Amino acid sequence: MKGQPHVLGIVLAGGEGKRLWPLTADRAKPAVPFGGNYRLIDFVLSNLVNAGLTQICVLTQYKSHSLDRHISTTWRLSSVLGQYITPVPAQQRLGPRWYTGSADAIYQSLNLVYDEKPDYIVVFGADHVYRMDPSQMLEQHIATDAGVTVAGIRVPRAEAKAFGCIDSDASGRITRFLEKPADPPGTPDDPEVTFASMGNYVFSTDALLEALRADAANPDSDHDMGGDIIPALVAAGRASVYDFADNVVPGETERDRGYWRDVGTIDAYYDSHMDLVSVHPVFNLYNQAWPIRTATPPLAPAKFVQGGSAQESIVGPGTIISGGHVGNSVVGADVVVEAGAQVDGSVLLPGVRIGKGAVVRRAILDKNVVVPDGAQIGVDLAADRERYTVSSGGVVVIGKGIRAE
Ligand code: ADQ
Repeated sequence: MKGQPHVLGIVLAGGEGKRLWPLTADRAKPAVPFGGNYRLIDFVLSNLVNAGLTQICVLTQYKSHSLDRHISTTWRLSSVLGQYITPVPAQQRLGPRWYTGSADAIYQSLNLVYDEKPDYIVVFGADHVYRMDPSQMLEQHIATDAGVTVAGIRVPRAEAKAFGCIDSDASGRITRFLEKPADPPGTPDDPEVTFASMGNYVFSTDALLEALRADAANPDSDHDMGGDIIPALVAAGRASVYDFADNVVPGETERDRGYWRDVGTIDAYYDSHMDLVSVHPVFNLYNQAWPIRTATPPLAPAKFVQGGSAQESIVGPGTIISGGHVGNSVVGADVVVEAGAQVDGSVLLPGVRIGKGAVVRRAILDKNVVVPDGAQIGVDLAADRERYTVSSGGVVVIGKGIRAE
């Protein structure tokens, strides 16, 4: 191919995120706040934009209001130069119906492909915390004759039931793809490790169009990318794997190289926040060579007064720690922690208020939660279970705007 290939990005952002309840009570999973400043979708969009993609459609569906607003206010590119990141809501083209699955979401939005006429289409999920340079995967795809290239990562076999599982030959061609099998296979090198799909794909446009059209005509299909489209291309011998272990991102350290988390459950969401606050974090938000982009509100810097302190913690702008103590925690923007309060091992989303003498342990407090003076969260889990959500790992979650007792 002569010159630069024309690449269209499609981000699948319609996921409901039921297992992240109550954080997804009134927002789509990709809009869930993460890491003090960000929303989940900022990770995939940063990866695509840092790699030079300038035409990206974000397919939304479920409770998409805050997601649409975030994309339009944070991620607007210069449309004058033909560059855009745009949310595309469901029910646009083929009549007033919701998408039945992720493949149907793309099928119903094919006008975007007809308009742009790209050579390649990069289809990425929106639910993961990671750094990746997708241009390296694109280069590999272009160098092979595959119709689709699937990004793969090695995960513990015990965790692989939630993923598509890949077998490939020495040339990288996928020989078998099992979507969320009950008993995931190991790899030839290690029976306790599974090669899993990251839900990120690069398609040659013709291969995607052909597969989507065949899928749309199949009454037995669930119209799912991982469940239907990828297995069909594997059966046709047209799928290859890209090994995420080969991806090199500028500025990454040995420690955070290869970091990728599917934060699909409360415990996974909590654990990956704890990954951020260790002294040598396994995921380094401070790598400016490959920035995770977002828009921060116009707030003053964080302030610590009256002996207030924070250790092994991230603290967002606008936050005031006034005589309270925060440890091992991720504290978002515009939070107040008052005198004598103790916050430990917790994730506080923007706007949270912690009253005098309150205790908060191993908890996730959604936006604008108020913990009154002297209240205790995460101290007596039996009592917390009666009022709030408590995860199987014992993390207490209090939904948006609730006044705790
Ligand atoms: P899951 O994440 O379970 O598995 P899915 O729920 O379809 O699959 O979500 C994939 C992406 O599509 C997410 O970003 C989600 O937000 C989005 N999405 C889901 N339904 C959508 C819809 N109707 N409209 C628009 N977007 C939608 C997938 C693959 C597995 C792989 C894992 C990796 O199927 O093979 O291992 O991702 O996490």
